[in-house]
Amino acid sequence: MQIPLEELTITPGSACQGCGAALAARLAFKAIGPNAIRHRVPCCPDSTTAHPSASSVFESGGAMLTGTWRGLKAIGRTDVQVVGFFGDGGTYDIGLQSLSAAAERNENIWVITKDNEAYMNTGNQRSGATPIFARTSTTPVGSVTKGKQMRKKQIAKIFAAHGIPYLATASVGYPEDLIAKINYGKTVKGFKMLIIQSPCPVGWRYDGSKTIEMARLGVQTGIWPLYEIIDGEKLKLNYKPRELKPVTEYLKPQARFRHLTDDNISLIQEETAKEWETLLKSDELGRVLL
Ligand SMILES: Cc1ncc(C[n+]2csc(CCOP(=O)(O)OP(=O)(O)O)c2C)c(N)n1
Repeated sequence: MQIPLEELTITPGSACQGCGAALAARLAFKAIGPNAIRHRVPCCPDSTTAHPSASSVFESGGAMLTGTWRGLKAIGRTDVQVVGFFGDGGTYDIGLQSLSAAAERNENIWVITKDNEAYMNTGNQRSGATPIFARTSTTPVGSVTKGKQMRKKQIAKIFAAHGIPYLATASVGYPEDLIAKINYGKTVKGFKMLIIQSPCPVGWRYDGSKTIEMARLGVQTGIWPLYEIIDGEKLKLNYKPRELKPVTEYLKPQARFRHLTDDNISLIQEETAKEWETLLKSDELGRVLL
C-alpha cells in the first residue's frame, strides 16, 4: 500500500514524548488529506493538524460537525471531508448525545476517536473508556478499591447499533490497516467512525519508547481487536492470528495495572477470550453478534 508522504500535523505540537494520540493524528490525517476541516473538542494534544479548525464544547461536537457539513453542502463544497478528532471523553461520555444524534441522522461526517482510555488532558481521570481495574487519578489503588471497578464501555457496539454506514477500530501499531480504513471511509457517504487505540505513556505508565509495542500487544492479545462494521450489520475481523498472546504481555508493562491480582488477570483473560470467540463467529457469519 502507498502511504501518503505529505505531513499535515503541526510539529512539535503540544504532545508528550511517545504520545499515541499524536501518532493517531499523524496517520489519520495523512490519509484524510489536505481537503478537510478538522474540528476539536477539549482534549490533548491541543493543536494537531494544519487544517482549518474550530473548537467547541464537548456537548456540541456532533452539532458542530453537522453544521459544517450542511454549510459546505449549501455552497456546493461537497468535496471537503468534515472530521471530528476527539478523545474518548469527547466520544464515550461527555460528547455522546450530540454524536449519537448526528449518527442517527446519518450526517456525512467523520468522527475519529483517539482512545487513550482516560481524561488525559486534565490529569488522567477515569472515563467510560477506562478498562476494568486500571488505576487512574480518580480510581486509585488503596484499601477500599483497587482501580476502576466498572468495565470499558462498548462504544463500537453502541454506534454500530445506530446502523451507521461505516465503523472501524484501528491501532497506531498497525498503520497500513488504519490508513486503508480511512481510504475506504472516504468513499462512503454518511456517518463514519474510526476508533483508534492510542497508548498514553504518562497515564498508562510505561516507557514512552514503547508506544508501538503497547499498541501492537493490545491487538495481538485480543484486548483491542481490529474490525470493521458496515451498515451496523456486516462485521469483518481484520487481524486474525492463529493464537492470541496472553493478556499479561499487554498488562504487565503498564504500571496502571501493576496491582492486579491473579484473579483480576484471569477475569480479563476470560472476558477477552469470550469476546474474541464472538468476533470470530461474527466474522464467519459476516454479521454483528452483540
Ligand atoms: C463539560 C466539561 N467537563 C469537563 C471539562 C474539562 N475537561 C477538559 S479536557 C478534559 C479531558 C478530555 O479527555 P478525553 O476526551 O479523553 O481526551 P484526552 O485529553 O484524553 O486526549 C476534561 C474533562 C470540560 N472542558 N467540559
